[in-house]
Amino acid sequence: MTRPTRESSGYALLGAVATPDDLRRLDVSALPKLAQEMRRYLIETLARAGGHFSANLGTVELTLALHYALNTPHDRLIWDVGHQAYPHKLLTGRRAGLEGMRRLGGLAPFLSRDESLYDAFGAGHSSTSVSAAAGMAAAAQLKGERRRVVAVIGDGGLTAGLAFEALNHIGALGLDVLVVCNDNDMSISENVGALREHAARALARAGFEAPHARRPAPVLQQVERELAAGSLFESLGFNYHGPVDGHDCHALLAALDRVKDAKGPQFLHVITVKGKGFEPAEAEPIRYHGVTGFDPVTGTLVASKPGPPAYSQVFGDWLCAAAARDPRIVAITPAMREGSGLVDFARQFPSRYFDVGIAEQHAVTLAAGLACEGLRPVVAIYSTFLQRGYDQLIHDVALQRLPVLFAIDRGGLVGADGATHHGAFDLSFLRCVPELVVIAPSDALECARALDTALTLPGPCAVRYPRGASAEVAQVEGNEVLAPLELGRARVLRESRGRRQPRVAFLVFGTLLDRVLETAEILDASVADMRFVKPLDQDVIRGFAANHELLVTLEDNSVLGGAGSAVNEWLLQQELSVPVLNLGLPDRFVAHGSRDELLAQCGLDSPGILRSVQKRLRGRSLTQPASGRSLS
Ligand SMILES: Cc1ncc(C[n+]2csc(CCOP(=O)(O)OP(=O)(O)O)c2C)c(N)n1
Repeated sequence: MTRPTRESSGYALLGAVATPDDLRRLDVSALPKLAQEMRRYLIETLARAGGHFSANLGTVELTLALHYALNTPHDRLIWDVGHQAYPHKLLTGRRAGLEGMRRLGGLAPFLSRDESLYDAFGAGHSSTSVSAAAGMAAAAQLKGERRRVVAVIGDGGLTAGLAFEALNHIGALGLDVLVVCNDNDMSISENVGALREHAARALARAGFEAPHARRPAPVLQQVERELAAGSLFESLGFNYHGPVDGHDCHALLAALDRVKDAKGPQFLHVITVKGKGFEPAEAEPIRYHGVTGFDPVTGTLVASKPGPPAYSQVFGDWLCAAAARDPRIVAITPAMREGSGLVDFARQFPSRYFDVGIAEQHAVTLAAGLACEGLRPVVAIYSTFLQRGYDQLIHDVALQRLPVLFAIDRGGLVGADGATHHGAFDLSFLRCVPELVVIAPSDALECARALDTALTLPGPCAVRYPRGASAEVAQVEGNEVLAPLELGRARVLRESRGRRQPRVAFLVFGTLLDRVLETAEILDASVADMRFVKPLDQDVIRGFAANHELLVTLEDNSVLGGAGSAVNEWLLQQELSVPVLNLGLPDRFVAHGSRDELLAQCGLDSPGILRSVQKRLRGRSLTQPASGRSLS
């Protein structure tokens, strides 16, 4: 279901383009006008609806030119990430759905093969496009099919090892793949890395201060020679073409005509401006990377509602205070300075701050190296992106018992960014790693205590917290150091008074605690904030098992293999027989919507939790408490 648009008039060309075939029937002279309409449509719609913004203003002409020059969907057009693919959605029959995108039941936030034939490859995580293109080009070769395969990747996306693995392979096989690099000199924040420096220097030698500047053609040729001569891409077996002005439809079409049927690996370097055509976004592309809404005339962003600070802010404040006390603390981000709450740290401790680019594997092993030398590295990372650094976490950090702190943001459902971004699996994939302590704090204050605790440990520790704000708790003052948590100790917040039979106990891992307290009153249930997923508080579990008829575990993580599973395993090992209800995320990919809507959909809001418990109490004969009884 998509919401109806409140589209203003003046979209004569865009209104007539329902598919890329319609686009290809237009005269080439109409494209700049169509680009204008698309840009205006994006501004009007996203001002109301929010979403990824500045990257999309930068890809309008490039998208037009690609669909115009290629025969999509027969030719495979693979966008990296997909946060810049809104213009592509506009041209592929999804214009009316843009307003409801990212909302429950609306269009997908990124790219989805289920949504459109034109989405050749699903995405959301960065730097996959070149590998996918390699696979599609190799398949075409094997099947004897004639089709073009084009990957569009940003200069930020190109900082990932994955992209280079693919370039290296394509070059070796000599596959017919066109890689279009959408170079706006930005990732979410400023792009980083030696390659970026190289491009900037080459452009500067040719007389330009920034790649954003518009250049006349002869100078572009000079830059092309500079960048091509001995360039990395040439040495990887690609023909380098460019740079091309990515806002000039005619220049783009001319370049695409030259390269689209060329044999072997081709690399087309396109220079774009993030935020193009909307002055506030051009001036501040970082602030306008993702927006919740803004004034389409002035650009004034919708102010966020007052309330408790977001967990990322709680973490960032904690980190600055901890770093001021302890010079061994260094922080690492894989290209997520803003989202991970590291802006202040980067400003206050520039020499102790490492933005490694979109390079999660490197981020984790870099931390391991720093820890070997006596520093206390903090890897600030989204749960879903840590998936990329899993072997490094096991092999480089945990196996060597190195004291790296993983500050894992976006644990659990994240809301509008959807299935690619939900941190649904971290508790499952972390708790099986030896030597690793795993803490899932239940509120902001507990989170700060958990982080303090991590610094007292001799080995690695993961502290995971969700997107958004904590429930209201007393604020931590400035540099105040909180008492660290006792390792593996839960806190019992409520004990059943035995008013209702059978007796129920909640074992809660993480921030869903606030959704349980009311339910616990209704059920007269006991409640423990478990805090530690590993090591578990065995005393609390044993005690609850002894005098309750049902244990309910609750977590904002996949129920498969998660914290509840840890409780089940332990009970079995102890041969304690007590009915357990495991509540958590289902064994399916959860789509997008608001976090509250999705939690309700998964039965993890207060009414849902109550319903599940009542159903279980009705449906099953519950055994006596497990005190001293074994399974045999
Ligand atoms: C593996 C992974 N890490 C981080 C992100 C978050 N992310 C989304 S877009 C983006 C910037 C990508 O930069 P670039 O490809 O140059 O695109 P631009 O926004 O500059 O157009 C990042 C870091 C992601 N989607 N995937």
